[in-house]
Amino acid sequence: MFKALLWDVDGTLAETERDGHRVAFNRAFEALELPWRWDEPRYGELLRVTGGRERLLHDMASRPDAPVLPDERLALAKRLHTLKNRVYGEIVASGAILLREGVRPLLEECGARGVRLGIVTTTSTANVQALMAAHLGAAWRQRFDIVVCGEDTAQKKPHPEAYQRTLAALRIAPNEALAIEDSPGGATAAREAQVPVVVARSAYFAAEPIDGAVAIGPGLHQRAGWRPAARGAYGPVDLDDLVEWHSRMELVFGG
Ligand code: XBP
Ligand code: MG
Repeated sequence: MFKALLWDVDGTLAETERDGHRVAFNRAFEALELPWRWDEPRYGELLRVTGGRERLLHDMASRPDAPVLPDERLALAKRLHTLKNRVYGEIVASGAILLREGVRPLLEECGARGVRLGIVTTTSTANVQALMAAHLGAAWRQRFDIVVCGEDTAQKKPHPEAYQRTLAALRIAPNEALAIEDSPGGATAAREAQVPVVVARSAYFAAEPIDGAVAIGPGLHQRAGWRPAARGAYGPVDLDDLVEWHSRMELVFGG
């Protein structure tokens, strides 16, 4: 049995992107009186760039009305990102973004059965804090043995650094962990760190090809639709399903 379950945040713990980060980016543009807006399809394209500030810089590169000088561009990206995270914190604190169905029971099962928990994300610490406090309460951090966020690594996912750091902190081998991710970039990060990964697809990556997961399916809320098949046809994915997928290590290609 694996020793630690490592959770991605955006798309995995909660569907934060479309109604959370995206809306908050747009409010930040508005606050600085910029005409820029990211609609849902455009934001889906931009999600290929991990990290909010990096996403802003990538988008500015194709905007004729963005600052020309690199320093000015970076300063604007930083300002927008700070504003965006503030708005995102408010959205999340209002309870508008729920944990994905199936997440909470799995967290509780891990706690009851002594499986350590980790958060491995490229999002900012403040965003993780806001989301987790809103759903698990002010003492949420005590449930997790390790939390690695965007500021903690030099390179964001799909680079494996966040996972490598987590393994070192927990003093476990890659195959003693299991990652849960929703995106191609997240799955690549886990795989490149040799950590077996289960992919619970999210709204923005519902049909995206994702290779090399030990299991891939539509979400933890249901056993139907997973490859390899879960232990039963009904109910949510549970810890024993994960244990079995992890022990089989059957890589699903072209999921
Ligand atoms: C997702 C990301 C993040 C968020 C925005 O990370 O790439 O950049 O979209 O958050 P993960 P920030 O799925 O690994 O949690 O603005 O704080 O970067
Ligand atoms: Mg994700």
